[in-house]
Amino acid sequence: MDGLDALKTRYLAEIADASDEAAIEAVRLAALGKKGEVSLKMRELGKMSPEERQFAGPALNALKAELGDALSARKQVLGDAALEARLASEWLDVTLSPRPRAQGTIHPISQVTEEVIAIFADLGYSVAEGPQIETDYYNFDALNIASHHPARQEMDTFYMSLPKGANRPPHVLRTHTSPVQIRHMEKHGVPCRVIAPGRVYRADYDQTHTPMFHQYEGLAIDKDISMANLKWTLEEFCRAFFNIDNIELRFRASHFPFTEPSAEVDIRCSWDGGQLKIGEGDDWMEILGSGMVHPKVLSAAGVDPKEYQGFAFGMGIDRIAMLKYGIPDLRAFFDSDLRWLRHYGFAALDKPTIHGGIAR
Ligand code: 2U9
Repeated sequence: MDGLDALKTRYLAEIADASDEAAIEAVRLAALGKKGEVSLKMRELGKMSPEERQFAGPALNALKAELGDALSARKQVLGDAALEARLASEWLDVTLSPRPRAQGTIHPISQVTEEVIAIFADLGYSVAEGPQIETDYYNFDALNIASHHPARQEMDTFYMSLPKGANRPPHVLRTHTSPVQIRHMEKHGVPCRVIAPGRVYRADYDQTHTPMFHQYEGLAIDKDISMANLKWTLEEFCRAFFNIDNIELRFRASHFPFTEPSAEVDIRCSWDGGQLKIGEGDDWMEILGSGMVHPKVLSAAGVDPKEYQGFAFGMGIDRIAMLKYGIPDLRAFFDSDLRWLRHYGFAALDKPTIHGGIAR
């Protein structure tokens, strides 16, 4: 058969020149595809005499096999080269140092709030929230704070201005988170165990007071709750929060309109060398207020005080943050000084959990 050598030389050259898999496929189709040159020559075999076919058949088969082998070999070479190129471009230097630490930090007040929530979650308490602008009913009346009480005076409370002609008492910036718990009992009823952390406002500004500060209050109402349960709960909280086993608390009789009896609670501490140590020494430091919820407060929240009773307590979050983390000046909490935030702030992944340990 004529021209097979020329065909072979041409196709072998084209295969050698093919620079990618698409080019290889194009050559294969042109030579060995259904309508390829070699395939068409194969068809001509049928029209030949047996003698002619005796020579042309093996020659065509040999050509087909040789081109097929050359195509596969070239395909393999191009595939290997493509893989090499990919491996060379997709490398990773595992010896590089990790990314630098994120710039932002968690504010100590957020950190301590999360710590408090984690400790009380472990004791079966849920978190309740409510508005920061309150009616004077929820902030005062429902909590048995009489209209002549000093807390209601303009000096201590921020009153919102009243629209002209309004026929109601002005709203206030809540002075404590207690209204949250009144609303909680009204909505969800009792028994209940909740803590209410959040911002509160009082018209006071000096070294130990800021007009906005943070507190959290706890409330546990059920059919058989006593001061003994309150004492255990507060001790348990202090043990977990300060990470000290031998916590000692002292209850001093006090007075709040919303609790009866009421107690201010001190924690045993020492001030040796000007440094505060909690759990040891001969000093006492006040850390919170507490008591059994006043029957009138239960009634105001729609709870029958003959059937239910319980305890409540309140603590300054800013204050316990200062004690735990040795932060000397309350006002620095609200200065937004980046150097202070970097020093006292927490890493974003430092989430407090009971199993991870609350104190550091
Ligand atoms: C309800 C009934 C009673 C919450 C309480 C205190 C005592 C208390 C202060 C601590 C420092 C506020 O942040 S602080 O200035 N709080 O002394 N708080 S009993 O009593 C409640 C709360 C809700 C329904």
